[in-house]
Formats: sequence, C-alpha cells, structure tokens
Amino acid sequence: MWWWQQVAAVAVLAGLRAADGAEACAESGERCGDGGRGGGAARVEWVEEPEKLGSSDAIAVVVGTMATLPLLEDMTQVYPAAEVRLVVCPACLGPVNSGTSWEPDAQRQELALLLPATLEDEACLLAPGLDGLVPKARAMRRPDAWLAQPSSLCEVVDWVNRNSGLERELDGSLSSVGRRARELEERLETKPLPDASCTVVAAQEMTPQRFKDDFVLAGRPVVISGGASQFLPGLFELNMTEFLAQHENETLDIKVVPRRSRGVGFFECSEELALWDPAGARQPPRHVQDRLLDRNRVLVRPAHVSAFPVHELLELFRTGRSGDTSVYVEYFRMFDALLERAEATSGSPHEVLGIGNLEASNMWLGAGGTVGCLHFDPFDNLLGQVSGSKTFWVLPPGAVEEGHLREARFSLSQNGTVLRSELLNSTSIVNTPEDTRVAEAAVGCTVAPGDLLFLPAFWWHHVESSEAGSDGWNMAVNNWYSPVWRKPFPCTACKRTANLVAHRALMLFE
Ligand SMILES: O=C(O)CCC(=O)C(=O)O
Repeated sequence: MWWWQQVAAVAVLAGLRAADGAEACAESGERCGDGGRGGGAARVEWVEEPEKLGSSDAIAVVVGTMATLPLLEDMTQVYPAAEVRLVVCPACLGPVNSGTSWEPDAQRQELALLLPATLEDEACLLAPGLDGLVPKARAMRRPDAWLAQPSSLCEVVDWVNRNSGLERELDGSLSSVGRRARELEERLETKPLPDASCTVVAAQEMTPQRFKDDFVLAGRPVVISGGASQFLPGLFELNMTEFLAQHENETLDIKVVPRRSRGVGFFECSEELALWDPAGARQPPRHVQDRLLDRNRVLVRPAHVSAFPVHELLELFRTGRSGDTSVYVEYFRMFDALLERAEATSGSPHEVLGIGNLEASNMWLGAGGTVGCLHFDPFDNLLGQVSGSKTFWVLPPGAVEEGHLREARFSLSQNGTVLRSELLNSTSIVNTPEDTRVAEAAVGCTVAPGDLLFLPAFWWHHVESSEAGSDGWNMAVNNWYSPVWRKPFPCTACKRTANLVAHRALMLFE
C-alpha cells in the first residue's frame, strides 16, 4: 500500500487520537467555542513535486515518514485550512541541501517540518532585466524548524504553535494568547492620532509594562523624551565629529541627491515620469503596471556611492564642498563600535521589543536639511536621536493607498553633478506619490537629542531632519524589529493581524 492510500485509513482514527491528546494537554489553557477564521478544516494533501509547496500562502507542515502520518492526520482536527497546509511529500526529502531542497538527518526516524508562509507580492520587486517574468511558485524553501520523533499530537501542536504563532488548542479553538490578540486587533488605531498630537512620555514615567501595553500592543507611536539618554547613555554622550575622526579609516555608503529649494535634499521622493528619459528603459511587466499607483510618477532613489572614506565625509561636511548636492548616510548598517554603544540597559523599551527579532540597526547621518518622503517600513522601529532633531509626520496604516510605484535612480557624473539617467523597471511597494496633501492630515512627532521614538510597523512617515546639532550633525540610530502587528502589502484594505509568536513572548514578559 502506498502512503497516500494509508492516509485515508489513518483518517478514520483521527478523532479518537485528538481526544486523547486533549486530555494530555489539559493545562494548555482555557477553551473557547469559536474556532478558526473560517475556510474549513485542514486536510492532508499528497504532493508529488516539491515546487508545489512554494506557492502556499499558509504555513506548511510536511511529514516525511510513515510513523508521523497519524499525527499529521490528527492535526486536521486542530487547524483550519487557511492556516496550515498539511502535506505528505516524500520527494521533498530530496537530495543535497542546495537552498531549494533539504535532506533529513538519516538518523531521524520520524520528522515534521515547518515552512513559513509566503506573501503573494514578494516577487514584485523585479530586478532590471527580468521583464515579462510572471511570479510563479517558487522552489521549496528550507524549513524554518524541525521536530524529530514527535510522540503525541499535543507535542506537535505545541511545537507548531511555538514556531508559527498559530495559537490553537487541541480542539481547534484559539488559545488565550490568540483570543487576547484578536481582542486587541479590534482596537488598533486606524485614524490619525487622537487630538491630532503625538503622544510624548518622559523616560522616567515609561515603564516596560506601560510601553508594552499602551504602545506596542496598542500599535501606537510614542516619543519617549529623554529615552535615548536614559536607555542608551553611551550613544547619547557621543560627539559625532570626534567619533568619526576616531574611525576615519573606515568607509560608509553615502547617498546623494540634488539640492532643491532652500538647499533641502529629498530622499526617496516621487516626481514626474516625464523628467526621465525613457530611451533604453524597459516597461515593468504587465501585471505590475496594472497595479501602479500613478503611471505618470516615479519614485526616485538617490545616487549611491559605496565605500566612501569617513575622512572624506568629514572633509565634505567641514568645508561644505558638497555644493549643489545633498549628501546623506541613510539605511546604513551601524559600525560595530556604534552598536556596542547602543547596547540597551535593562528595563528599557529595547528589552520589550527585543523579545522579537532584531532585523536591522541603521544609522542616519547628515548635516540637516534632508527629507525622507512618505513611506512605511514593515518593521517596528525604535529610533534614538543623537544630534540635531527630526520630525516624523505620521499616519496610521490604511490612511494612504498602497501599491506599486515605478522606480528611477539618480547617478553621479564624473564631475559630481547629479543626473537623471536611470529609469528602472522595478517598483517600490512601500512608497507613495502622495505628499503635501497627506502631510496635512499627518501628526508631527519630533525627536530632539536624547529622545526615543517608537513607530509601529506599517505606519506611514515623512521625515524632516531639518536641524543640525551643536556638533554640526544630524544623527540618529534605529533598530528595526520583526513587527508585533503585521499585514500583507501592498494592500490598503488589509487589516493588521497579530504576530502571535511575538504576542506569546510579550505575554510571558509580564
Ligand atoms: O531619518 C530619516 O531620514 C528617515 C528615518 C526613517 O525613515 C526610519 O527611521 O524609518
């Protein structure tokens, strides 16, 4: 008998075994009558070709050996089809691990594998030259987690919950973490901030508990005044000119744009497509063009100079030699020396957010007079201002239409002039052609030296770094964390849902 025939036989026993498991896991939380979010119960699929797994929106649990099959079948009682894909796929346990397939440990008799969910639009940032490519099922990825030799449904469900954040009880109802997250979901901010003003809380009054409850779980931005000086003292005491002089032999990546009126440099802003020469440029593929926010505008990336010597940057700013160009160090991975100084002390907001994954630490360095146009990031943001000040004009997710914006990129000529030369066929999915009209509805959150800003993922922000500090710099560092509230994008109407792995950890943090 083949595996797939045995699946049917095993299904008959599924209900019984699920009930056994429920008893064994009695302490795992209260039950609630309302089960899944619809879409029917999961079923076990037979997959011949590993590539078929790559297109799944739901998390896939794959079973590799006969002995684990009954457990997989039991899982159909626990998870809705919209949440997991239960798959039997012997061919998935393919040859050598090459990034598209993986090899189980030959010693393992039984195994279950967890693959992360995919977002439909991940394939939309097409590199130049891939014109006409239609997204299709990607090759199967390596699993996020393995479970060897599970012996009970309880163990498998607990493992899937921990690794995927699905938060199901054995009877298919939501766990207490899941239920609380769903209640909070209903209360998430969808309108511009109340009273049209940014919430500011003094660092001495911001306990981790308050930060967690009132801001992280509520999905609301806050400025913690004095937060950077209290929680990141090593960073706040920094004199940037001295710090850079100590690292003058290192290099940085710099971004360059032309100065516009009043000497301001606009980074990642949109402008008329007509300003760009279409000669030689390819059109984005048809399916992307259909989702463009504005066919007549492009999102302009700055010119990029990598490995620019720090001593030359110091010289450039000291002499003001940048002339008609505005130079900014943005989205730049921090020097290790800065990261060490940015170590958070205990009890800080970093500790609360640090329970998730730190995705990136960035440095933002200029002489003031820079603007970063309206966009969102799919990360929770904790930004510490070191020198000078910034104003973040913020709007909640859903306040601005999301979609594709065709990209272009400035380049630098030999004599240092900025040119409009490269019209790309790629698109940005986190920017918008909207500008001043939206900024009027936005709420301004200003950070001065020593302040921290918490900005939840997917909040739109337009950032003005107007002032330089007494040391001549406008400097901030930020940490991006995997979001506590997440959503697919670009999708204006999609509501944020809880990242239950983070919610579970936050609950334990209490
Ligand atoms: O400081 C800036 O120029 C932009 C900062 C920003 O966009 C961010 O922190 O996400």
